[in-house]
Amino acid sequence: MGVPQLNAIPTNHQQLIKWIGDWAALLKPEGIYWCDGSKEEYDRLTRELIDTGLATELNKEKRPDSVLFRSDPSDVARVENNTYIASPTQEQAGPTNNWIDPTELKQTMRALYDGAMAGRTMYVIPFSMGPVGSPIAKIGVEITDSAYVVINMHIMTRVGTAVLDALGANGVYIPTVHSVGSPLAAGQADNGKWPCAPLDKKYISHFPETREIWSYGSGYGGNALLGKKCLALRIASVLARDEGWLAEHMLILKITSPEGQVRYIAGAFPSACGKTNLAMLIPTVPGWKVETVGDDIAWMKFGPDGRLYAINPEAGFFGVAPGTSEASNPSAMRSVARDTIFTNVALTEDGDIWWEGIGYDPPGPLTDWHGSPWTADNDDKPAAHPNSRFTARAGNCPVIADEWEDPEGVPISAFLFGGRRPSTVPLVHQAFDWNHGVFLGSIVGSEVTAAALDLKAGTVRRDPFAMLPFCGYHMGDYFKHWVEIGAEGEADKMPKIFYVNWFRKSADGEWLWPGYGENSRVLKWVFERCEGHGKAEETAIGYMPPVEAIDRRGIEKSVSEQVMAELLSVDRDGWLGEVELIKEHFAKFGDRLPEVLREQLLALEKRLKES
Ligand code: SAT
Ligand code: MN
Repeated sequence: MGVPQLNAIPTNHQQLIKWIGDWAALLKPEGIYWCDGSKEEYDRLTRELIDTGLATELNKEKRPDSVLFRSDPSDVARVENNTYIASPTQEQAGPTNNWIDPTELKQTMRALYDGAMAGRTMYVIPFSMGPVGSPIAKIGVEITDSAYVVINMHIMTRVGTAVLDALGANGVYIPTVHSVGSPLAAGQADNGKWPCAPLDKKYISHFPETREIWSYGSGYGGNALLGKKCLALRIASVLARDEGWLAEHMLILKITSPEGQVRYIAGAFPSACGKTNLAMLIPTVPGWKVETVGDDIAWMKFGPDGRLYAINPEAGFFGVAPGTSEASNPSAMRSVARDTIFTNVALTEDGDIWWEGIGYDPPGPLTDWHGSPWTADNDDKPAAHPNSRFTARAGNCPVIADEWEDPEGVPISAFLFGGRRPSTVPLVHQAFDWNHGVFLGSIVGSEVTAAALDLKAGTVRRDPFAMLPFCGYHMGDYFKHWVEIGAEGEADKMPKIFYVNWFRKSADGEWLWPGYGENSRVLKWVFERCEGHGKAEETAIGYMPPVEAIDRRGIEKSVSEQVMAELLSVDRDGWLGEVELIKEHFAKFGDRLPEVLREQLLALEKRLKES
């Protein structure tokens, strides 16, 4: 007997209908429901989640149309150790990815999927990454047994009927399958408990050659919202390699000068570098304006004029809550003022949310992310999980750029790379040319602060292009793809490439740069370099602004000329040490490291020794 359809099948794409039927036969849900992406659907599913106790409705006056979820303590973040790039050979996945033979992995997962949706509804989510119909956008279909995933996908992607219309009867889509891995026996219910499988049963699997995504056992974030890291980065990076474009872990911002001139900048930073804050920055330099196009992912293709055009494939922000405040990011605070799904933050007595670093003390006793009572003297354990999140509509962001949904995308003038580097790396330097810029992307990294992850404090954890957990193929080939994109473009039309470091410290451990809105002073120089009039000096590591080229009006006291000189100095010995570290880093990629990058490293070493 077939699985009952809970609503009418809204497509005549026969291959899609067959694919759904085949999976339903294996997953054995109670019924199949095709999502239409409507507000009515969002409201109905949210109401069901509240009524069954999985979600808490927040105070309507304080936080209209918003809900709070608490996940299982074993299911609070992406599980990188359970994330696989299952190409036919391990060499194709490369040294930075987990690999299992795809035949073996599919066999293991099919056994897990057999009956996995018992007692649950199978939702079919047709979604578009990017504005529907954009030449840069891609369509995906996610099967899931989680209504939480459906409502998050409503915010993070474009869901529903318009997508199926764009797909037509024969269109190409990326098939993605998700189950929380918690089948229900007859009469059993979740009773408000977050469903998921134990850690050793979680699999987040990518089959790049067949463009498939299979996820099992987790309901959280990037493990379950398959449009984001799985499709828009891991699978898209493979498509981009094969089709000659770029799928990057980058924010996109629009910057407007006092004269009304506009430039678009994309930037890649490892986690915990304030990427969302930068995307929504409020400039402190008078007359300048920054608006947001995207905060996490950029897809870029050459336009007819030979420039690289970027779209934000997402429609919302899945942002880290702790540390977000009126001071660090007022626009994010506005974005989460309504219509927001919160996960694992704390709850106040009057039905609002709270988290560490929100900028004010808890207004009273809280319910923590476990659902337990919490008072301020419990401060050895946080009330909100450190990776607690908000899912907010991009359209609710007060500084979202008008053109953020332009199907043609926006032309990129500059790429920024950066990491947390208390020493060695200056506030900003510019690559001499494209290949030097690719080199800078390939050495992105952050210094580990605590003795985490088996690494000594002070060690640099490399995260090339901030893509380490997100590149769907061999990272050496990914570097080569970047070199090839540069060779394809005309030099004067390609984005200029910059390396920034907001996290430089003095010898006695004080931050040298105030960061946040003051970063606009560096963006201003980047803008001026793109316009062709920003002053720069040639140094051993790249072009750098002389001290007076960074606008310090208003912060002359906190950032004295002397501090500025330190921020903009070339630490020759530090960089010579860095060269040795980069040699170790590059060695991992063996003979798949493009020769161009080896040459860049040697040239840097030579320039440093001669300087
Ligand atoms: O959980 S997500 O992968 O969507 C967010 C993140 O970890 O960067
Ligand atoms: Mn990210």
